[in-house]
This record gives sequence, C-alpha cells and structure tokens, in this order.
Amino acid sequence: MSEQLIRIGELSRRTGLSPDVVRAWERRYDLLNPTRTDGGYRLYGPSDLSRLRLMQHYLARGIPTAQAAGLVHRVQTAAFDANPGLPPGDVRKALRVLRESLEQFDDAPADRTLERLLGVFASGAVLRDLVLPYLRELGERWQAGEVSIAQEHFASSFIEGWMLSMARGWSRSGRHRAVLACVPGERHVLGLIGFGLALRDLGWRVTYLGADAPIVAEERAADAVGADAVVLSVSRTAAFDAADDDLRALAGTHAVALGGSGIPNDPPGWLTTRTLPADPLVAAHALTDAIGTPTSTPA
Ligand code: B12
Repeated sequence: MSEQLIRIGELSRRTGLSPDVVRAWERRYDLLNPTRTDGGYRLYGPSDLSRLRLMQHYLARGIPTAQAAGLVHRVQTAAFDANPGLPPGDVRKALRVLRESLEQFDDAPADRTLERLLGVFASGAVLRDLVLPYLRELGERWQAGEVSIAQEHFASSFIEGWMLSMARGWSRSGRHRAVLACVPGERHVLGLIGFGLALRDLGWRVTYLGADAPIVAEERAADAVGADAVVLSVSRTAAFDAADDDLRALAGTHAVALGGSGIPNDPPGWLTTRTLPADPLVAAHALTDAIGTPTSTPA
C-alpha cells in the first residue's frame, strides 16, 4: 500500500474521529474522495486527512456540521487535490538525506536534494510533503532526545534559510495583503514562514516582520500596506498570555488571525473565530476563503 494512502482505521486513529463519523461525513457531505483497492477497501489520501482536520477545526469553533462541511468544500479547492505531490519513494529518500546530512552538520546534500526536487515538483508540494513533515519530525526527535540541541539548531537554521530563499519577492505582488509576525517574545518562526509561502501561492502579498515583533510594529505595518489580514504566530502559551490584552486591542481595529501551537486549548472568546487551523497549508486556504466570506472574515 502506498505510504500516503491509508485505510479508514488509520484515518480514524490520526484524526481521533470514529470510523462511523468518518463514513457518515463521507456519505452525507461528500467530504472525502477515497480510491478503492481491488478487494474493495477504501483508501484515503493526504487531502482526505486535511479535510477532516479542517472540519474538526470548524466544529470546534461551534460552526454547525452542514455549514462546516460547506466551508471545507470551498476552502479545499484545486490547489490540494490537483497537486498529486511527491511520490512516497522520493519523500522517503529525501527525508533520509535531510536527516543524515543535517545531523552531521553538512548541508550540501540537503541543499542538492531540495534543489533537485524543486526542478521537478511545485514548491508548495515540496513544502507540504517534505519540508514541513521533516521539521515536525525533527522537533519530535529532539524532544525524544534522539537529536542534540546543536543538531536541531543547525537543521532548523538551514531550513529557515531555505524557506526564506523560497520567499524572496513575496512582498511584491498579489491580490490580498497580509502582515505576518510572531507575537512579542516569540522566536519560533518556521511554521509562520511555511504558512506565508502557502499564502503567497494562493495570491497573497506577504509583509513579513519575523520573530518577536512588538504589537505596535504589526499595527504600523498593517496600516502602511493596507493589510487585509494581520496573521500572528505563537508557539508558546506563555507568549500568548503575555500579549493577550494587546492582541485583543489590535483585533478590535484590524483583521487579526492567530496560528501556532501556543494558542490556548480553551481560547478567550475574542479569539475563537480568529484561530487558524494548525496545518499551515490548510490555514492559508482557510484565510483566503475567509477574505471572500464576510461572515467568517476575522475582524
Ligand atoms: C526549533 C525549536 C526552537 C528553535 C526555533 C527556530 C526557529 N527559527 O523557529 C529555537 C532554538 C529558537 C527555540 C527556542 C526556544 N524554544 Co523551542 N522548539 C523548537 C522545536 C524543536 C521545533 C519547533 C518547530 O519549529 N517545529 C516545526 C514547525 C513547522 O512545527 P510546529 O512548531 O509543531 O508547528 C505546527 C503548527 O503549530 C503550525 N504552526 C506553527 N506556527 C504557525 C503559524 C501559523 C500562522 C499557522 C497557521 C500555523 C503554525 O505549523 C506546524 C505544522 O504542524 C520545538 C519542539 C517540538 N516538538 O515542536 C521546541 C519548542 C516549541 N520550544 C520550546 C521552548 C520552551 C523554547 C525555549 C523557551 C527554549 C527551550 N527551553 O527550549 C526557546 C524560546 C524562544 C522564544 N523566545 O520563542 C517548547 C515550547 C513549550 C510551550 N508550549 O510553551 C517546545 C515545544 C519544546 C519543549 N517541549 O520544551 N526552539
């Protein structure tokens, strides 16, 4: 079985939804698009997983099921489905190269592999299928003590540089404008840059302020460029707590949305409609959709 195609049991395990719920959503809302094995089993792909996660995101925000399914349909348009992405074999090989070379403090093989893949596949697919999964894996392995702080810092810095090189020119053209920054005190930028790249691919012009940006800087930049959205990233709940009041004030005057794992599980009321899905690519679609849907526009 292909690495990217999974059965309903695995889909259920990865989402925490029961197989009955998955089947019901598939039947009632035409939410999933499985292929079938010769034996008649359904096999689900990455876009099915993204759809279920996005559905869970909307439901957690109190949006009724049928309406949430409608939003998922609108948000998950061609970009995901039309792009088949990297074949699993290439992903496996490339992950091995990234792991082995970066953990030996040698970025040349990693650089060559990324360069080669970019010659063949869309940059969004390389980001979705390889770079973001690698970063997540790196974080987990660091946490499990399998890579040292030095290895993690070296690999994170290399990937940050690579993503920013992909981002060159992202502030110059696009239909919508977004200001992106980390909240004060927050230095975890990797998810935010990945989100910015996805947003750029969807036709946004990105003004990127980077790590640890004072709220007043975000406000000034948003006013200067006439931003449609100010997207702030927070990976540590402590950073969110420290900025909560200022963020709420900014959200009173600007279209603010927040992303990242530091958003509290039980967010304050003002934040519930302004929280983006965890997956940066799904989040970029959700924000783009919100801009065209006045009722769900973060404001
Ligand atoms: C790399 C890393 C760093 C690097 C960051 C480098 C960089 N250029 O960004 C450096 C070395 C700077 C760093 C520093 C610190 N870190 Co650190 N770091 C990590 C690590 C290993 C990986 C994080 C990462 O970038 N992953 C890759 C991204 C793509 O994945 P992700 O963070 O899981 O984000 C996902 C989603 O949340 C989403 N996302 C993320 N951002 C955004 C933004 C938007 C807009 C959207 C839509 C989505 C989105 O995208 C990802 C997709 O799944 C994690 C451990 C881990 N397991 O995650 C700790 C971790 C995040 N760090 C942590 C801590 C505590 C620190 C430090 C205090 C020092 C320390 N004791 O380690 C400092 C604080 C710095 C600061 N002031 O912010 C904690 C945070 C705990 C918490 N929840 O409060 C973690 C979880 C480690 C731990 N268990 O202790 N860190």
